[in-house]
Formats: sequence, structure tokens, C-alpha cells
Amino acid sequence: MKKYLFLLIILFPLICFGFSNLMINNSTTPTFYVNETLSISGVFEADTSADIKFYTDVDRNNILDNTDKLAHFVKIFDGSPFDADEVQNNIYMGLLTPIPVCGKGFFVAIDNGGADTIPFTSLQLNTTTNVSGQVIVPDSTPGIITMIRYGYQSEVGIASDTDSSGYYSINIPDSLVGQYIYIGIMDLANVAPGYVCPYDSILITTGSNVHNIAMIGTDGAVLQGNITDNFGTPILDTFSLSLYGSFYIGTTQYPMNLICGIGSNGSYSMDIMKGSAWSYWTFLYNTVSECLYPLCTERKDTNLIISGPVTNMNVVVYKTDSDINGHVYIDGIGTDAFMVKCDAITNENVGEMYTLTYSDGHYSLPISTASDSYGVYIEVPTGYTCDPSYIEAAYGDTGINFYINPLGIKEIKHLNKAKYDIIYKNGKLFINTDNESSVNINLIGVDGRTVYSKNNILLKNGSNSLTINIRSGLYFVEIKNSESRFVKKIIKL
Ligand SMILES: [Ca+2]
Ligand SMILES: [Ca+2]
Repeated sequence: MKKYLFLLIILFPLICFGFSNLMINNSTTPTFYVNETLSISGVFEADTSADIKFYTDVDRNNILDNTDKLAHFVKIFDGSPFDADEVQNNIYMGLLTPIPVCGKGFFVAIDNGGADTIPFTSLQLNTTTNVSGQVIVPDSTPGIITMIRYGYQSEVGIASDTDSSGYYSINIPDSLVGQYIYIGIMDLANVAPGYVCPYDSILITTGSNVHNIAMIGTDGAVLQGNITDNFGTPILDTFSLSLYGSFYIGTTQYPMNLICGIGSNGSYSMDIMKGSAWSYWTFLYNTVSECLYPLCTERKDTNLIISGPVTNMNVVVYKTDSDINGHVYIDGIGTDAFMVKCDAITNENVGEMYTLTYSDGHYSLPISTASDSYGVYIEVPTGYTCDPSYIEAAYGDTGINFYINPLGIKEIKHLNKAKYDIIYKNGKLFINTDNESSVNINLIGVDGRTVYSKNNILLKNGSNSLTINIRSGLYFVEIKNSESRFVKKIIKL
């Protein structure tokens, strides 16, 4: 009996607690601005990976309940290059995909042992330009996500969910006055099944802009199928299946999104318009892959014509059962947190994949053996050259290396191989070096914004410290002079 009691005590925490100490921006009640990069930390209890789920508080009662809807999720892996310490030690510190939705909601972190839940508030932009209106569906369903897109190729977006009367309100950058923006609906939470979502464009004027949107009822047509990996295994509870593209009815174009909810029992079914022909579209089911080693690559499809009341289309995602390995060097030094991407060549359906380099510059790009070859590439930073910056490789290949050098001084044989140990702690950047020199130091956020920049800093041999106040998040520290450039990622929790 004593023995079993002992076992029970040992097992009890594993059974009951699961993922714990979940914090966003070092807080268990985080408040942040929409689209702000977020840091995440927490402790795995029973696993080396966890799902981070993001729910919108649809009924706005500050309680996570059945009314609320799962809008997005990502998977995190202990020890991945996205984990700050890169070590499998039950602790994770990294970044979360920014949340483009204003309003209140919940983060839920789940591993095999259980879940940890915290509330969040995502604030509107602090601007005076606003777009508001009513999303018109017959029962004024709350929780419809109204999405505004703008910027180059409309890649920047801000969204808000509707209240119980169907109203939305979104602050947008004041710089958009005088410009056209796209506005539409993404029924991320699948609260209005049976409707499709038209997109529109409107001219923004100073102050308040009013735009009502009517969702369109479908004609009962259904698109359905099974979701399996390329070995035939059903994909369970891991995918958000979105159809994203545009179709025509007569000569009217309906760009839109259809969402099939998140999670699955290995099959899907979504409402769609009969007679619609989707010319440019994609299924988005790679949302799990945004923060980590991806599990599956994205499949590309070409044609989708909805000719009857029921259209069957099975979805195959490609399991990453092999990898391609190499290093990225800048000035001969392995470079941390550098993005390496690839496209499948021999079987284009397999799609694309990316990863980050580890702190010593090595990378391991997960890919599927369903394509014999891949084009592996990097984006060369401004002011640098890399030849080649695109390499064709087969699964299992190693030594697929990229050598990046500053433009113009490629021929210098005695490049200074400066090395620095960098830690950010208590508001200070500590730099250890054996290379006394005058350098320029920049801190660059993952969104590409420079948050700190100072030139001609004299670093002495040994330990140096700089006081730098930055918000929570992941940054790249760049130390450079005319001879060398060194990049290292840091995290402020
Ligand atoms: Ca609620
Ligand atoms: Ca770790």
C-alpha cells in the first residue's frame, strides 16, 4: 500500500499539472498591442512539445467557456532552434506569432500532461483613424472576425471580432488616410457556417470610416474529404483548414476565405458555393508549423471547380521524414537565427519549408522524402553577397552550406574573425570579447525594426556592458565594424 502511495505521489504532478508556468511577455495577464511580437515561456511537464492555442472571448465575459472559439494555434518544441536555449530541458523561451486580432481572449498551452490557461488583452492601435460597421448575418452572430488588410501586397492586417449586435471597430494607422484598403471577413472561429465572406476595398478618410458587410449565404454545396499524411495516416486534431483565394459567379469576383474550424477527426467539410471555380487558392493547414520544426509541409494545388452539391477532395499533407543539413556563415562565423528555406522541386505538391539556424550556424531543415530534390535558399542581407545563395539538394544531404560575405571586401584574406559572447539580463547587454575594437551595435526586432543603434562603441577585452531598455521579445544583436559582422539572438522575457 505504501509503495502505491509513493507511486501516486510521484505520478500525481505528471497527471495533474501538464504544461505549467505559461507566461506571455513575462506576465500571466498580458496586455499588448495588436500585431506586437510576443515572447512566450513555460515548462513542459510530460512532453517535449506543446500546442499553444489562442481563443477569442466571443461572448466577452472574461471566462473561457464553450461559447468562445479557437482561432489559431501553433506548436512549440523544447530544444528547437526557436527555443532560446536550444536545449531539451523542459523549459521553453521563444516567440509567438503576433496576434492580429484586437480584443480579449485566452492562451492555452497543452502538453500530454494537461493545460495551462491565461487571459490576454490585445489593444487597438493608438491612432485616430478608425473603421467600424456591422457584419450582417441573419442572427447577428458575435465573434465574426472582420479583417483589414493593407500594405505591400496587403500583407499587413488588423482584425477585430464582432460584438453581440454584430458590430466591429478597428483602429488603423493614420498614415492610411487617402489610401484604399481591403476589408473583409475571416470566420476564423467558424461561428457562421453556411456563409461565405466577400472582400471589398474602401478609401480611408480622416477619423471615422463606416463600412457594413453582408455575408453571403451559400447554396448548400459542400466541399469535403479526408485529411491524411502521405503514408495514409489520418491527421487528427492538429489542423486549421482554410480555403483562401477567389472565385467568380458570372463576372463578379468574390475574393474570400472559408474556414473549416480547427481540429479534425481526420476529415473535413466546408460550405461553399456551387458553380464556383477557384482560380488562385490555397488550403492553409500549415498553421502548426509557424513556430517550430514543422511536422508537415504545405501542399500546393492547382484546380478546384465546385460543379455539384457535394465535391470530394482529399487533402494530403507531407510528413517530414528526412532532413537537409548545413551551416550558414557570415564572415566565416556560424550565424545564429538565420532563416533557411526550401521549395520541393521534383514533387511540387510537397510545397515549401523553413527553419532557423542554431547559435553555431548549423541548421537541420525538415523535409519529406516524397520529393527527390529541393531548392534550398537564403535571403542575403543588404550589403552582403553569397554565391551561391540557392543550392539544389536531396533529402538526407549534409554540408549544404551558405557563405555570406560583405560586398566589396570579399577579396580581403585577413578578415577579422571577431567572436562575442552576448547575454541580456536585467536591462543590460553584456558582451564578452577577446577582440578590442570600435564597433557599431544595433538591436533589430524580428519585425525588422531597429530598436537600438549606436556607433563607435569601444569594446575592451573581457566583459563590457551596455544599458539598453527594450520591450519583451526576441532581438538580433548586430555588432559590426568595417571588417566584420556578428549576429546573435537574445530574448527579453
Ligand atoms: Ca467567454
Ligand atoms: Ca529548452
